[in-house]
Amino acid sequence: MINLLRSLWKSDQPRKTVSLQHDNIPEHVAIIMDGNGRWANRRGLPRIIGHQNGMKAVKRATIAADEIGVKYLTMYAFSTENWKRPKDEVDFLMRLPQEFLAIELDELVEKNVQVRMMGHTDQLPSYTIAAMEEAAERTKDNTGLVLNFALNYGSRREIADSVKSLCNEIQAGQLSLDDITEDHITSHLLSAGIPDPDLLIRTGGELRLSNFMLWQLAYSELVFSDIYWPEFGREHLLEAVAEFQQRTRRYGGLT
Ligand code: V0D
Repeated sequence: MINLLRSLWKSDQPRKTVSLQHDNIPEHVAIIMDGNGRWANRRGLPRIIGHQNGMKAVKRATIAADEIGVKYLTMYAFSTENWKRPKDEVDFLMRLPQEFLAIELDELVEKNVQVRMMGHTDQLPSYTIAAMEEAAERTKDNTGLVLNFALNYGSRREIADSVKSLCNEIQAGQLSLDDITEDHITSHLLSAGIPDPDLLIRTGGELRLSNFMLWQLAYSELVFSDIYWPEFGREHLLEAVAEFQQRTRRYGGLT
């Protein structure tokens, strides 16, 4: 059965129907969207065309996640390490939230999706923040899928900042050392209010976490795919969830 799923997961295999158990859908799916640049290179296209097509895959993943009843979808759109890329590419990437929302926001509102963002906003251009804030504001009362973009996000910095604010509370006499628990650290992370991911998907063939949600992924199922992100579609999300269900199937209610 595992072999069958593995073969389905490859891009050159014919599409097949995937059946899912509706009582075991992951509540929170997180995705590392890797392989945009390599997808473009392979076609002799500039990297930005890969990012452009990656944006279409974001839409497909969002629709599919919403359809099967995922409650939170977190997408790793830009890491704190991505600033090292050529300036032209970074400039292009920073325009994508604006572009994505100009095309998709009306439909997201209509679909009852709530847009959020998670990251260190300090270094981002004002037009990037403005686009995200408008999306968050327009969708804040929506009760459907939470679409959470990790933008200028880095997990070690997130944890360090959380510890720093706890130390501040201690220094101010609001907290004693004995009060520091796992929950305290969790509640000061950028993901505060969002449950830990049940499933992490990474596309693009690398088998790493790359400083993404290190604390939150402690118990998550990890699914890796060789598919380049611009090729990711509905069927790939369903296959990843099927793999998740294989691993977490509860035999006779045990565990
Ligand atoms: C490039 C593949 C959507 C990953 C997808 C600034 C890298 C396409 C957004 C987006 C990016 C972000 C916030 C928002 C709405 C959309 C996005 C970036 C890169 C980095 F509110 N795609 N996307 N943001 N890529």
